[in-house]
Amino acid sequence: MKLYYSSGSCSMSCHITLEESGLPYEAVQVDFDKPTDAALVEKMNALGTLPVLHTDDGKQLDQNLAIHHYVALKAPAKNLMPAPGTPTYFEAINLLTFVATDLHKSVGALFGLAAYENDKPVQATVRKNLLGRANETLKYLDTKLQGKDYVMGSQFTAIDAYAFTVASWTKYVDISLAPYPTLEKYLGRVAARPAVAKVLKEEGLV
Ligand SMILES: N[C@@H](CCC(=O)N[C@@H](CS)C(=O)NCC(=O)O)C(=O)O
Repeated sequence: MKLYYSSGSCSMSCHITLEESGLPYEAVQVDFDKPTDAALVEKMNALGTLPVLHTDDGKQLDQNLAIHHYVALKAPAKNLMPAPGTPTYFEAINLLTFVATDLHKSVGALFGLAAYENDKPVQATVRKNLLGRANETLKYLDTKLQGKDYVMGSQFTAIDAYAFTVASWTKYVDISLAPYPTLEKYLGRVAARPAVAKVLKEEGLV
């Protein structure tokens, strides 16, 4: 398997799930600021986004949710997703979808507002409105984590790789985690996992 990722972006979550899976893979770092790298991504994925995963059987997956699911099912012994069809599996799909849609899109929306609107007061109003939704999703995640080590309980899953990556963006977009102490502790717990620490180092984030 070959994963194309950009440092610290949502594609880092797939890098973490691959590392946690113990499966052989190659990780290729892409720098969107380099025109040749951006062109490579466009050529692979018309949406111009990462992650892109090339599977061993010649297929391409370019959605986080699908990649997490795929890698987890390729390494069943690691329990990165519950067994398909079980009640906990649907609970996991529900949470994975929450991370991919509500959490990712609400926290991610706060990046690069200046690219959409130059006017500072307008930017401030847009940010205020977007912050409301981002905080709702962070609160939801914090609530789901109460009394647990990971979102599904005591078992680390691919959902944690994704939730950790997106919730860690709060430091880049100036969202305080003070109202979410459970989430803050969880981020430290996930970051301390050897596979996660290895990926953070490889991506140049620590
Ligand atoms: N639908 C995709 C979206 C992935 C996505 O938003 N990727 C962002 C990084 S988090 C990206 O590659 N943006 C292009 C850029 O930064 O130029 C998924 O959820 O997998």
